[in-house]
Amino acid sequence: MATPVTVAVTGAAGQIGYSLLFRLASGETFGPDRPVRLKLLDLPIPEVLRACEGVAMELSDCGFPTLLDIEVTADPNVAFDGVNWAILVGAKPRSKGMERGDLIRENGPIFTGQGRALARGAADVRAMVVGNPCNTNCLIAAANCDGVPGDRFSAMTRLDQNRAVAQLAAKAGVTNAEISHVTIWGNHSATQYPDFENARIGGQPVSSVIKDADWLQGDFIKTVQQRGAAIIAARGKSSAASAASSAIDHVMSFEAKTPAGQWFSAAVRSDGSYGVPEGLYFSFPVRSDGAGGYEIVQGLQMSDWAKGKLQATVDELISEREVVSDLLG
Ligand code: NAX
Repeated sequence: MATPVTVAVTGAAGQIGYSLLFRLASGETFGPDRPVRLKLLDLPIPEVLRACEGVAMELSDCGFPTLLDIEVTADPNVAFDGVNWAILVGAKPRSKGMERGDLIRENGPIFTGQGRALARGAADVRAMVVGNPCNTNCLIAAANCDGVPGDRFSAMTRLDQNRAVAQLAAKAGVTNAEISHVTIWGNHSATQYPDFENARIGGQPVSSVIKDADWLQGDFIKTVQQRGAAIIAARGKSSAASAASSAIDHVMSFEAKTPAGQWFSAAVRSDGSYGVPEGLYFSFPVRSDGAGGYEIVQGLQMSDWAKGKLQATVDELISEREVVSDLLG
């Protein structure tokens, strides 16, 4: 058996947690030979922790050969002690009438505290943020995590990538497997830019298969940008199983070496690539070396129209950073 991997999941009593934890434990994510230790963190509220205990009981009842142990806690210092992956899902949901700026201010302090706890407890950690607004929460956590390099943090835009893949496949009348090289640029929000100009269908440029430019520049982008709201309208609750599935994709993509010529989308610390201000957590095309490192894929071409889309999401992230400037250490 390989060295165990210790994984903390925050918001473990929530709906994403309920879909995520079982797939982390089962051997699917880290492989059938890698034992997994799970740490479940949620708020110090008795009924919430009781719900976490219930999830832990169910995890135990699955009898996964890979699952070594499960710890339930409300203390981030306990949750993040010795952790290799910290999956930061827990956050307050946006309530009726709340502006995006209010949500950022509400949730920001969660990530200052968790960033500090990660700095204390984690020697070799990779942290991913799912809780919204995930790019800026990631920026806050990284800024408060002394001693852990910023490139160990990322935020999830994989659900947006997967949504874009499904939309292109449906429009082209092909399977999802035919779609490749889809990039989500920028913020996990309605300003994100799902890039079809560099994507391929069966290895061909998208525009040579889908000739409907109005759809590509219009409904395609809008559908991906607003899919979260459409799910809430249909289901009465926000996306959870698809978000958890995409979180697993995100972790697995960073754990593995990305096949030659491919990439995946994740919000990582900008190094100035594509003119994106350094330090923003921005979704880029990313390639992992499978040994803890990654690179931002360089040289993708963009039309002037696409550059305008990129700038809009850059601008939004800059304004989010201003809203939380006092939380950045
Ligand atoms: P739920 O409300 O079902 O669960 C959230 C859980 O987080 C609750 O159990 C709550 O007690 C806990 N929590 C709150 N503050 C905490 C803290 N300080 N420490 C630990 N736990 C805390 O929400 P769920 O549907 O699971 O969604 C969780 C987050 O994911 C939300 O912020 C949501 O907006 C975000 N999403 C992000 C997505 C992405 O693509 N990046 C997509 C799905 C989802 O919308």
